[in-house]
Amino acid sequence: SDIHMPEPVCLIENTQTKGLVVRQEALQVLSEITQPVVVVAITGLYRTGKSYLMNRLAGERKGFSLGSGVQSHTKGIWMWCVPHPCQPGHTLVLLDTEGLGDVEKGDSKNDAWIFVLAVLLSSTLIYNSKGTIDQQAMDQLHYAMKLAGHVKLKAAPKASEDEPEDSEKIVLFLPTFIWAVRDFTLQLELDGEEISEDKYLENALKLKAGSSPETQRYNQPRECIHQFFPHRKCFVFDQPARKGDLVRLEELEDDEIDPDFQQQVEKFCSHVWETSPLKTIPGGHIITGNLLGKLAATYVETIRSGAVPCLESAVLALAKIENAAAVKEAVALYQHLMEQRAKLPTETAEELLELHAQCERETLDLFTARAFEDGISQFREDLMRQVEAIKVKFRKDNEQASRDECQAALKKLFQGMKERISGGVYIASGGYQLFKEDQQALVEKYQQLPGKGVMADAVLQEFLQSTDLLAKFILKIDHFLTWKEKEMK
Ligand SMILES: Nc1nc2c(ncn2[C@@H]2O[C@H](COP(=O)(O)OP(=O)(O)O)[C@@H](O)[C@H]2O)c(=O)[nH]1
Ligand SMILES: [Mg+2]
Repeated sequence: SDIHMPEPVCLIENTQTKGLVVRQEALQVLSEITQPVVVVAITGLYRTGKSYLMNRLAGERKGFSLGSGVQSHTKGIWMWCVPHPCQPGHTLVLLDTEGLGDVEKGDSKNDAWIFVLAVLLSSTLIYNSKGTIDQQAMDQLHYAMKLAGHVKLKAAPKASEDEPEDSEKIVLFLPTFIWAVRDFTLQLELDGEEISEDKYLENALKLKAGSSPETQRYNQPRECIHQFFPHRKCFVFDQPARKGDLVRLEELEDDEIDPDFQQQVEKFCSHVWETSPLKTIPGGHIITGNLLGKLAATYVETIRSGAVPCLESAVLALAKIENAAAVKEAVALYQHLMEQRAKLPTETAEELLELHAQCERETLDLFTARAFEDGISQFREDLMRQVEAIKVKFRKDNEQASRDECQAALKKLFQGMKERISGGVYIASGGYQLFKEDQQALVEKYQQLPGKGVMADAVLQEFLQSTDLLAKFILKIDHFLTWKEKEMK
């Protein structure tokens, strides 16, 4: 069912004293989201209108707090999950970053890690800047990306030279990139000709020829952006209102907001809603809200431990958690199916085995659908071991049920003979013959009874053995009485 989250919560807190911390309340919210997620994150300097734009992406005017609201006092990543406006059955997760000052001069390296986390967790990344796409904005982004550049795909070194560089493959899992330019002050023109926003961005990203230090300094951030974000879009926005109204932007009526800005926001939102991809990770798994939470926790743990986040390790860690959960779920399913379908005692042992095979198949299907490929065989073995143990238990229960059934049946059938024994009916010449006939009749009746199960023969043999002594006794008396009769004649 669709998520209802009245307001954003802090997902990852960034404090001076405790460093990066994942908030449990946020993980709780995510753990309940079983839908696939589209994750849109925004980053950039503070007070550039990021939170306002994210609220618009949520389809709201208020939510993430603007300016100096509560949110801005808690640095880190804030999260708001809303039903996806265009894709039913999907959840749109909006991540707003808070407190990114001038990263390069920032006193905390964690500020840059917040940027890295936004990159790693999102499927669309919005970089927000004010005015124009200038060198300063470019350098800001580059500095954070240099850190992101340390992020690895694989923990182990490359197996061979032919294997593509990490960075080439890692790009497949990096978000699509949107540059949002706010309070855009220029004309979209190049050499006197009108150009598109995307063209404007590409032009700003164009490399200069040559190798002078200045050229290198100019090219470096651009090369970096080219490499990491091959899918790029640009949107420019006018100033949304008159200067004095900007502080109370949330409160403004539609007709007080610049119509061009309105149009630009609508165009931007439509684009993000319609084109932002689902979040995926190596191995092609679809990320649900639940998995996104675990991914965030894994990355933050890695960074806290002083290591550099590694996509493959994160996926492995995730796989471990998920596969263990998949085993547990599958075992419960097997138990449930067997309990529901097995009517003990079954007529034959094969019947139970067939039922087992059928339930095992459904169990494995569930496991395979849920589990991650990474390290799956070990978990599958564990699952099979547990299923086998339950199967053994069912076999034993089946035997016991059959035993109970057969013993009860024999007790009932034996009732008549028991009365004849107490009545001394068999204590006679020819008594043994009578006893044997009664016993034969009992056996025949027993064998016709349905639903005795797998222990029918064994229990009958046990029964016959238990009457063996009695039979011998009756035979002896019979002989004696017959001999006595002859004697009397
Ligand atoms: N000039 C200008 N101000 C904006 C824009 N969008 C929002 N604001 C105002 O700028 C202030 C900071 O906005 P906010 O969204 O909190 O920026 P953030 O710090 O980047 O999240 C608030 O007073 C907003 O009303 C915009 O496009 N241009
Ligand atoms: Mg903000």
